[in-house]
Amino acid sequence: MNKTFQLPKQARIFKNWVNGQWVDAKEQATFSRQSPGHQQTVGQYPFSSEQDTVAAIKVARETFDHGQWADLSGIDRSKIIANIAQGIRDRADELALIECLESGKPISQAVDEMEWAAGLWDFAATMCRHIQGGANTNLGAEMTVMTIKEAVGVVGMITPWNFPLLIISQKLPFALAAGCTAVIKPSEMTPGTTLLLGEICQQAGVPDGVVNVLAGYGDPVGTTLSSHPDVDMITFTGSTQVGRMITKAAADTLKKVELELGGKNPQVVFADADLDVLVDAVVFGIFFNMGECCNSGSRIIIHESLKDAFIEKVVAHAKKMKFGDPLDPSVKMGAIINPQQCDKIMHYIEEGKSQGATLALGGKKLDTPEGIFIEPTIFTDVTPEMSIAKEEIFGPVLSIITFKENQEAVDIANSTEFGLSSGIWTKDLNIAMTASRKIKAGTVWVNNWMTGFPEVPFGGMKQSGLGRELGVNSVEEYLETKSILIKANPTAG
Ligand code: TXE
Repeated sequence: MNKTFQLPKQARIFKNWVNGQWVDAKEQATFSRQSPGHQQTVGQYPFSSEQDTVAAIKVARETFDHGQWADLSGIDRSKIIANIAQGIRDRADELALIECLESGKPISQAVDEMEWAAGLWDFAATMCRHIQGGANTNLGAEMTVMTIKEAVGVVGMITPWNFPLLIISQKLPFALAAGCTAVIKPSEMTPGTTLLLGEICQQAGVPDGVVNVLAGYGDPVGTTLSSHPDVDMITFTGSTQVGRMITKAAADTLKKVELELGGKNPQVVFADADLDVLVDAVVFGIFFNMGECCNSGSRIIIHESLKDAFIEKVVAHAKKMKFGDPLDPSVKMGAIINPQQCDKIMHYIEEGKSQGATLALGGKKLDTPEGIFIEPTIFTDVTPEMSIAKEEIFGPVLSIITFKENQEAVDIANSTEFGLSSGIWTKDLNIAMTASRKIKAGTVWVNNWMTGFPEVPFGGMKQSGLGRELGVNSVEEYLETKSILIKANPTAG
């Protein structure tokens, strides 16, 4: 990356985006965010209350019920959504800097994330024109049935801190393509880019009231969205624990719930795999975004014959990872999101050691005046029962487990409560196909890791989620099907 980015001299003041305007929270309450990589206040945001949330829901409800958005033609919505993609590209540097400062991620990764996000809007723009129902004339000469597709209504969107603009771009464009309106609550740690997205949507032609964004905490903003009767659907990305809470809160009003949750993703390395090919993907897979990634490849399940050679290569490769100031364009690992997450990661590292795993690299926290960093960490001699093999750490910690028989590898891969993503490394098509079919995960990468396309559905099995994002059916999540039965020549009696 050639560009350079500077730490701003002052914190940026953000407001909520409601009904096409910047608004304060009730009584001008605010909270602020320290950059985890610089220990400097980088943003001040409205501290939204339950009343602020109810007011935004009312706007989204009124706009859905009486506004024009869902009635526009697919062509018109498509043009506006394509404009939003351009709006993100036009402000990509500004957005990337905000994400880097709020989250601590390396600036080069934040810049790439803006382009991925814009690509999702490009894709959603193409979907608008394919929404259509069907007709059935096979039910007797006088009966014609139409099945039509209608927008679900008001969608509450609750998002996490690890990829703020990318994750909202896995939801909002598809909901807008369907004709829905939205109230969005980004993570309290990284609200900046999602708030600005509201303004980008307006500038692209989205009518006021369709997109509303509130900064604030899970309780009360997320809880109010989840339980409010005027919200028809909730889509959430975050922890499995909060996903369960949202599902329970949504039950009383029987909303549709779509969840993208955690993972403890296995990469199975069979005996014939080419280590030189996979080592890059393994290092990227675990240390990208400091391991704060639902798709991080945190478990390597490797045939015992390859273990020693693999450890040597992966440790050598990981040692070259530059970590430090997130604004340094050559840095590959930035700061950990907050002290609580850092404590959680360090707790797992200590448990790994005490449960008998061998530390092959890293394991230390570096508390610098600038921020909190954790070294790229690799454990070997991990067994499937250890907590570092079963639980989502959400940090730069790789666990290496060995197997003897291929079936054993699949059993270990399936031995956690999660089922988000998985990987298989082999040159043997039979092994690849057999294992791909047996592993319980929403995604299986064969001889690659974390490759993504808007065209490919994404989501989890087991405790990793409900529903799918992206893919050619992604708009379906935000549509209802209505059957209209029309009788010709009705007669009395
Ligand atoms: O996530 P939370 P946190 C995992 C990861 C991490 C752990 C905790 O293991 O260590 O979760 O991170 C909002 N009702 N992932 O605490 O709490 C909250 O304000 C409604 C996996 O940040 O799940 C934020 O906007 N909403 C992950 C969002 O939920 C509530 C990404 C996510 O916060 C709420 C992030 C409530 N009761 C963390 N409580 C992934 N799968 O990508 C909180 N929120």
